[in-house]
Amino acid sequence: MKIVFATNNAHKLAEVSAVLGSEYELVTLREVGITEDIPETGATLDENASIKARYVWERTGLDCFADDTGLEVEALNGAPGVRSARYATDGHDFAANNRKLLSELEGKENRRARFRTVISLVRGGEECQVEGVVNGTIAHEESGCEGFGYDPLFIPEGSDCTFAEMTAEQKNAISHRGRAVAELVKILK
Ligand code: ITT
Repeated sequence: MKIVFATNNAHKLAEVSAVLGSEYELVTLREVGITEDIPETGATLDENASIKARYVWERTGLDCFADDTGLEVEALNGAPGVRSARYATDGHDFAANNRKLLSELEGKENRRARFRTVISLVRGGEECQVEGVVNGTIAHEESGCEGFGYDPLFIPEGSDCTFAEMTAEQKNAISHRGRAVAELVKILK
């Protein structure tokens, strides 16, 4: 089955295609001629996931899904949340975001956090959403070089290493995105 995945993030594309397997052929934004950044103007992950998926549907008429993900840190009242990509700067500067997160948490005892992924699926113009969550804590320093974004700082519950110290398979088995995609598969089937 062919379906468009509305993302410009190559890491997400790799993770999602590994979970979906060969039954699904993921079509990229570039392949459907969308080269501009889709404006993420929503106030919530749900809104942004919906904006991205609908943008593609409205321009191409093709079935499509989009993922919006945020890291929600308890001691920071849920920040960076919907602003996770642009926490420290206007761009997707992972290193600067991680430095800012460590500095905001300096001296704070509560380091609990969660990753939340919302996926919007638009099929035949009808939309639905699924969600995946993983709880964990923010480490005191970065470890590991797998994954992307906040992975070097995020230790999922029940583990003693960060997502960036895991293989892609280990991360996918327990991650926010892995869980959301598992829900997506139930709907697609
Ligand atoms: P698209 O909108 O093109 O899909 P994006 O990178 O802008 O890509 P999001 O807005 O969903 O995606 O993600 C916000 C940020 O959250 C992202 O730039 C990363 O810094 C971080 N992030 C998302 N998923 C993550 C993951 O699995 N592990 C670590 N950090 C992640």
